[in-house]
Amino acid sequence: MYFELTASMMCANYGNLEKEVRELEKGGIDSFHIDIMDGRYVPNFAMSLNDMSYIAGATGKPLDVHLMIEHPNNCIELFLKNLRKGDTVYIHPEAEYHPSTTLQKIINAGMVPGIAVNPGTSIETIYEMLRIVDKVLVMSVNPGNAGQMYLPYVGKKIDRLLSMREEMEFDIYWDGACGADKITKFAPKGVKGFVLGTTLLFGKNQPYWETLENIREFKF
Ligand code: S6P
Ligand code: MG
Repeated sequence: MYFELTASMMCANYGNLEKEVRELEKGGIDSFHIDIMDGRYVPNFAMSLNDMSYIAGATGKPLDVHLMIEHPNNCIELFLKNLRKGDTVYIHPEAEYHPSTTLQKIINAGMVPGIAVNPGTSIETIYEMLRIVDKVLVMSVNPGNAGQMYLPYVGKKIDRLLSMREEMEFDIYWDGACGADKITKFAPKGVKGFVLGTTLLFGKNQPYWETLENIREFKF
């Protein structure tokens, strides 16, 4: 079964980021997930512009940029000019006065537009944006940190979003506490990709290629 795997780089070893990128590429990772935080929209500072630019220069694989910042419209050009066409940029709609304006900037720059949906955000409040974006990143933990517990009520929202895909034409991605059980349950239902952090990929006593190979061999 085909599904995309993206590595949450805030969980990587910053002692040797180049090696991390190389090892993940060797394991066949599909893209690099970059969690940008501003300490206001979320109570943390994970990665920033320089980290993103460094990884963009270190790999030919696509970047998956998750902006957890207030009013991204004010500074989105800084990110867009350091990305390649085809990279994905997610914004959080509730962090912006006019999210559709920001999404249009992402589209005009040749990037793939996405929205990240918090556990407590209902589909009704983002409904129109589903027509604009190509990707919906469903947060199954509250944004801000890695290593949190899965919030089970998010599963129902994913099921509803899956049933809306044909009319609205977007793909669904999973972000937060992604374990084997989540992939084996939700990939067959149609979730297209999964962000891998501390739950499955990082901080294990196993090379990335082996972990990624095991995931590709999950039984469905
Ligand atoms: C959270 C962030 C995520 C995490 C990822 C970590 O704010 O958007 O991308 O980095 O969820 O994965 P895990 O398995 O440690 O929860
Ligand atoms: Mg993320």
